[in-house]
Amino acid sequence: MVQILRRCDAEIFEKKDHDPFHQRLYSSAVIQTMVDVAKRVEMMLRDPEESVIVLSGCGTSGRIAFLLVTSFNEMMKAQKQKQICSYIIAGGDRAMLTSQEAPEDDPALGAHTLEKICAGKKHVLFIGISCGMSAPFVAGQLDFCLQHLDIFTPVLLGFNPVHMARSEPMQGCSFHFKDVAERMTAEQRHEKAFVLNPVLGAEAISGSSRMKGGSATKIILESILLAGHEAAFRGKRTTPECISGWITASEMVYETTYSHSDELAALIHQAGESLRMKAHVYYIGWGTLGIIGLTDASECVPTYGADFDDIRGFINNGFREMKNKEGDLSCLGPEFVIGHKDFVDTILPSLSQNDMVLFLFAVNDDLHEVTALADQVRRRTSNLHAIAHDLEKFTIPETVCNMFGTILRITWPFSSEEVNSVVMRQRWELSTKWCLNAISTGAHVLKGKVYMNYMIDLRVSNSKLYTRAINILQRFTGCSKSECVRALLRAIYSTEDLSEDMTSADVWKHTDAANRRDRVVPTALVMIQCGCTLTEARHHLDCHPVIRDAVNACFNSSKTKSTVD
Ligand code: S6P
Repeated sequence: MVQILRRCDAEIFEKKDHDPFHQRLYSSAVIQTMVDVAKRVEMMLRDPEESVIVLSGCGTSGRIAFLLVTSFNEMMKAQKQKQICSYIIAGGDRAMLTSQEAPEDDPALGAHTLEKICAGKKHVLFIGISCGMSAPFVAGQLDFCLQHLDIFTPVLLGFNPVHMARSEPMQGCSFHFKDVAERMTAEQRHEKAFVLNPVLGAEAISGSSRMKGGSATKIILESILLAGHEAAFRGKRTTPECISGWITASEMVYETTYSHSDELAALIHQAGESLRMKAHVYYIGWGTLGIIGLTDASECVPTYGADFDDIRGFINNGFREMKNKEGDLSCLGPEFVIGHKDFVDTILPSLSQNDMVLFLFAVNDDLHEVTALADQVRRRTSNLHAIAHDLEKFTIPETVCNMFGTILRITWPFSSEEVNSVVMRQRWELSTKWCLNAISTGAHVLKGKVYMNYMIDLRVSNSKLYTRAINILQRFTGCSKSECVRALLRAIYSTEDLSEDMTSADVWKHTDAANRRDRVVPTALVMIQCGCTLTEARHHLDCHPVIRDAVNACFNSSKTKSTVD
C-alpha cells in the first residue's frame, strides 16, 4: 500500500507539458497563474488597512484553508505586520473537527458568509477551494465575487479541467458550478479572475480528495502566499522560477517522507490491527502537527463511515493552540474534546494494549512535555509510536526516541537557523499529512472498509456523496440508475415500501435522512445484488462484520446462483 500511495502521490509532481487539455502543477500556464495570484497577494499586503485575503472551502479544503491562514497570520504577527488573512469553512469551526457535509450544498450560505467577512474592505482576494470543482458553497461565493469585480478578485482552485466541473443543479440556484467556472475562465482573459486547476491524477481511493487534493492545495497556496510575502516585504520579485522553486521544495518533502516506507508500513499495519480489533488509534500532536492529526482523524467519518472515536486527534493546549475564530468549542460534545489534558483525563484511564497511540512532534516542540506524556502512556500500553521531525544539526535525543515502539523519524537536511521558520514547520506539516493519510487510509483498507478502491461505506451526507453512492451502486451491480436509486432510498428510509413523499423528495431531504443512518450503501448493494429484502440485507451484513467480506460474499453467491440458473 505504501508503494501504491507513493506512486499515486508522485503524480502531483508529474512534468508532462505536452497535453493541452490537462495542465499539470509544473505546466507553465499553471505556474504563470500562480505568479499572477502571488502578485495580487503582494498588492493586498502593501495596502493592509483596506484589504483582506480570504481562503474558503468545504471539508478538507476548508480545514487546509484554516491551517494556511493560521500559520500565515502567525508569521505576520511575529513580524509585526497586520494579519490580513481570513478563512471560511462551510459549517463554521465545528466543521474542522466533525463532518459537516450538508452546508457544502448551500451556495447562498457561502455568499452570505463571504459578504459578512469582507464588509467595509475595498480590495478582496478571494480564493475558493474545491478540489473536485463541485462544492455549491464555493460556487455561491465565486458567483458573488463575479458580481462585484470592482472589489473582489476571485480565484478558483481545483483539480479538474473546467469542462469536467460539476454541472448538477444547486439548491435555489439557476446556475451550476461549471457555469461559474466558465465565467471565471472568461474573466481570466482580463485578469479579473483566475482559475488554478492543474490535474493531479486520480486519488488512490476514488473521490478521497483529502489526500492528493488536500496536499496540492497546501503546496500551491503556501507557495503563492509566501511568494507574495517575500515580494511585499523583502523586495523579491515573484517569477515563474521562484514559484517552481517552492514546488520543488515540496517535491523534496515528498521524496524524503516516502523514503521512510518501512516505518510507514509498520505504522499502517499497527493502526489496521487496532481498528480490526475494534480498538482505537489516537494521534497526540503538538502545534500545527496536532492540527494535521485532528484533520486526518475527522475525515475518516465521512470517508469510511467510521465512528468519531475510531481514530481521534488531540493537540497540546486544546483550542488555545488551534487559534480558531470561534474559540473553545469543547462544550459542543465529545468530538470537540481535543486537549492532551482531556486525553489524559478521559482516555488514558481505560486505554488498552489494543489501542494505538501515535505522537506527532518536532525537535522544537516541548520535549519535556513529550517525554512526560509518553511516560504516562507507557504505563498503560507499549503500543506507543511516533512520527518525529528534526534537523541534522539539531536532533531529538535518543532517550526520547527510545520511548516509542516504531518511530518514523525524519532528519531534515536544513540549517538549524531554519528551525523556527514557518517554512520549516509547513514542510513538517506536509510530511506528517502524507504519513497520516497513508496510515488512516491503509488502516481502513485493512479493516475492510474499501472495496476495489471505492469507499463502499461512505456517509451519504450531501448531494455530491448521494450521486457518488448511486455511481458506486451502478458500477458494481450493473443495474440501471433508477433501480439503484430505489435501493438506496429503501436503505436510507429503512423501508420496503417507498411512499410517494419519499421518492419525490429532493436530494437534500434524502441526505438529511441518510446522515443519521449507518451502512446505507452496503445495505443497498446487497439488496440489489442478492435480490433480497432490507431485513435480509441487514442480516447478511451482520453476519459479515467486515464490509468488504460482505460485498464479496454477496457477489460470490449471486455468481453461484446464476451458474446454477
Ligand atoms: C474528501 C473529504 C470532503 C471534501 C469536501 C470538499 O476526502 O472527505 O470533506 O473535502 O467534500 O470537497 P471539494 O472537492 O469541494 O474540495
